[in-house]
Amino acid sequence: MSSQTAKKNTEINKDIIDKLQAMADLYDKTNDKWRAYSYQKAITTIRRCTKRIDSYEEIIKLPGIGESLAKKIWEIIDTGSFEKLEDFQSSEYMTVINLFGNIWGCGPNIAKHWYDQGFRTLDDVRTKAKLSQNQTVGLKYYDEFRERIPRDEVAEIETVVKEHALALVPGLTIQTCGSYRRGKATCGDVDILITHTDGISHQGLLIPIVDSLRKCGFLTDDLVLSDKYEEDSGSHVKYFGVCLLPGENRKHRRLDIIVIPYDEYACALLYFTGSALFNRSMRNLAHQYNMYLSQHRLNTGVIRRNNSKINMGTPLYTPTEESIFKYLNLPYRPPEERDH
Ligand code: DCP
Ligand code: MG
Ligand code: MN
Repeated sequence: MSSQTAKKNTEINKDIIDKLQAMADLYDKTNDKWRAYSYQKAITTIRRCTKRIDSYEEIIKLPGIGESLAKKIWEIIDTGSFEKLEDFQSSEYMTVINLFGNIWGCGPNIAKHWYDQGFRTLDDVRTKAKLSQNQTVGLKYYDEFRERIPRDEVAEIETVVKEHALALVPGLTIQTCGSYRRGKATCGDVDILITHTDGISHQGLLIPIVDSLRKCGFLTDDLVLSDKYEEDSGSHVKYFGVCLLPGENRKHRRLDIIVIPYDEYACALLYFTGSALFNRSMRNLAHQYNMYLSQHRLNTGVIRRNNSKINMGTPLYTPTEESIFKYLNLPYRPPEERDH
């Protein structure tokens, strides 16, 4: 998992990886989870190859790559193209699923359902579909949400949130995570994590922050306000919404605010920094050590039977991200090197 080799190998077999990734993304969008997963696994395997793959025999020997996928990979190497991907990409079905799937709040199943009802355009959806509150907001800002946010503007948004939060409680720890913390030049949204080192002052803070940001007109629409966390405890509370900086020619931007207790800070920071793919490999690694890694904590001594946890184990002391890497016997990786 050394990032240096990972980078080099991505270059060597880049054309193959790019086409497989495009296919995995399409399977994700159509909720074909099993196929998406086997493509993703193949990508991880190929990324680890230290040389250019140039024979079918090499591919079939790679762990976890079966005959059918091996043939497709060979097609990419041999012909430079991938017919199934091209057909899929240019199909009306995929074009429409993509169009609908890019509406915030519309998952693959709803996209498919709308397609089956005969809807083909955003106008069809706007006029004929039964829309949730989130999908209505998603449609309203369809084009704006598709645009990436320059990092300077993410910093401006962070400044506004900081001002309002710190006016309520001085001394809060406020950290923008996601693609911004990974150093990306542009971001899909703004992910802000808030906590307090005293372990108490974060409590009951989310709603006052949101109210304060709403009152000044910074927040324009709400998507999700949840003070109960889905996973295993109610310790994380979150707000997903839409913000608009003051001034001319501004765009509506997606903003996520998550408020958490300080003892979960390192695990939450790691999780919300991502990437999602990186998180998945960290969780898989934890699994191999009979540990369990979540956005809340890292547990050790977990007992699993048939993939369900029959003993949750005990939480480890994780004061920093570095400590989590250490428990997993990994050299520390800075956020900029966590894309995979
Ligand atoms: N995350 C995850 N699994 C998901 C969704 C999110 O592990 N299914 C974690 C990792 C992400 C972080 O949450 O990095 C923030 O989620 P975003 O969807 O905002 O993703 P990014 O900030 O990484 O990218 P973008 O620039 O598209 O916002
Ligand atoms: Mg983000
Ligand atoms: Mn986000």
